[in-house]
Amino acid sequence: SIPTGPTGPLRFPSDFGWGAATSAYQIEGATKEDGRGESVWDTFSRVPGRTRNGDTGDVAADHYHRYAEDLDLMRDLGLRSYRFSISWPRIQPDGTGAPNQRGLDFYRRLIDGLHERGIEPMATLFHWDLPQALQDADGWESRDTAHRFADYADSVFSALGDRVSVWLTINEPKTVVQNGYLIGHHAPGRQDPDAAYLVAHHLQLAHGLAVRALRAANSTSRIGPALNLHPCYPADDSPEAAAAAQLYDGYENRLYLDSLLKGSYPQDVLADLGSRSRMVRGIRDGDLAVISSPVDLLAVQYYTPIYVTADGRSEQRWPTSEAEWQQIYPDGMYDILTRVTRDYGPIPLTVTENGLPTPDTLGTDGTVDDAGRITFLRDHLAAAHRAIAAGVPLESFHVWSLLDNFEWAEGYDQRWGLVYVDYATQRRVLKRSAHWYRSVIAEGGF
Ligand code: PNW
Repeated sequence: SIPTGPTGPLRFPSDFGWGAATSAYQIEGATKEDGRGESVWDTFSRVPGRTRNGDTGDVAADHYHRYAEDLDLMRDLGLRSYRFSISWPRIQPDGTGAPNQRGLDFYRRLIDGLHERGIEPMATLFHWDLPQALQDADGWESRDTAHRFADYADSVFSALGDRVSVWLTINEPKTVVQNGYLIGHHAPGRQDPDAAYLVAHHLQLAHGLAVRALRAANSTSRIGPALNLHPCYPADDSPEAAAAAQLYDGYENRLYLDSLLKGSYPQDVLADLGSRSRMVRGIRDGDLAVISSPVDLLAVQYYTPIYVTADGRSEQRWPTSEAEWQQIYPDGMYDILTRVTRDYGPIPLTVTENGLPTPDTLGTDGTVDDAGRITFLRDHLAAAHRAIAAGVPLESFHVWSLLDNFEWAEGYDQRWGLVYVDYATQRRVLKRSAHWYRSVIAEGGF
């Protein structure tokens, strides 16, 4: 049993999967090497004004060349699990056809290096870097892209399947929908609500088709979706705020959770979208059965709560981090984990992202003092521990991120890593939080 209580030390299960996470475009660089094709983020980041300082992922943290050094860092931290993503345009430069062997070889070297160091690989198939050739053919607005994704997944499973114990299909479909197609500050930079929810459906379909591809390959690996979930709270006690928070929750959480785990889209969201919406017209017989193909685990990413006003806007309640969308509220971690278990049954859970950006600088003594990250992680881990004590089957926890990296539209200005990257030299420096996390892992708690 797990000791709890406000004063005692927090001890996690001895087999708890202490981890850290990254994604391909954010760390790899080497965008023109070994036959890699272009992705939507290569295109988008080159459009003037789209990213801060015009930053791109061309070099990033140069992980493609420095992966061996980064593997040693992971071993030094004592990581048990490392979550990374596979770059679709490295495997299929044009988004279809025979896999590019040199692309597969990179991930084989990385995965072998993890095994050699006793670290479990957790691989995401799609972390937003859609091959540009598929975007040119309407991208996720086209149902065919879901089938292209299943083909890509199938190639990756045949080449690497036996070496990866956990596969995650699509990272945060909601962020593609909201940032890519509603707000437009992520690739492909659209502002088209009617397209956005059709994209949501095709991303869900792509997930389900990839799950079926893994099952058809008779794999012993596990697979699941990776969702960023937001607890949605009414901003006041009025019935109007309660109703608005309920619908907001539909768009943020149930649209994805219900289709995956209950085999139906939430009625309130479908009614709100309307029968003439492209999404509702795009749902075909049998799609929900594909989307709800049984999964082995659910990956949850938690960053922030949302407080919803009576007129359906979001309001700030807690201090934000350097990311203006992030309010720091550790209890939200407990609320979202217990809610998923209560509403969707005891499916194994992993936290695949949690973290914040801090204003880190390399001190003259060569250290990086990110005290804010230690407080943040300590409080969120304590909330996760309470959820475990309340019966949530949480297996592992991955800090976003292992390394400072290309934070999409924010470029390199926001530093999310446990490890500082000095981009001028590509030197890695463990931040104070990395030293702290290493001792948490070694002691199984804090
Ligand atoms: C995630 N929100 O995106 C992504 O998976 C990472 O690639 C990214 O670097 C990280 O979080 C930090 O931003 C998110 O609005 C985007 O709540 C938006 C939100 C959450 C996560």
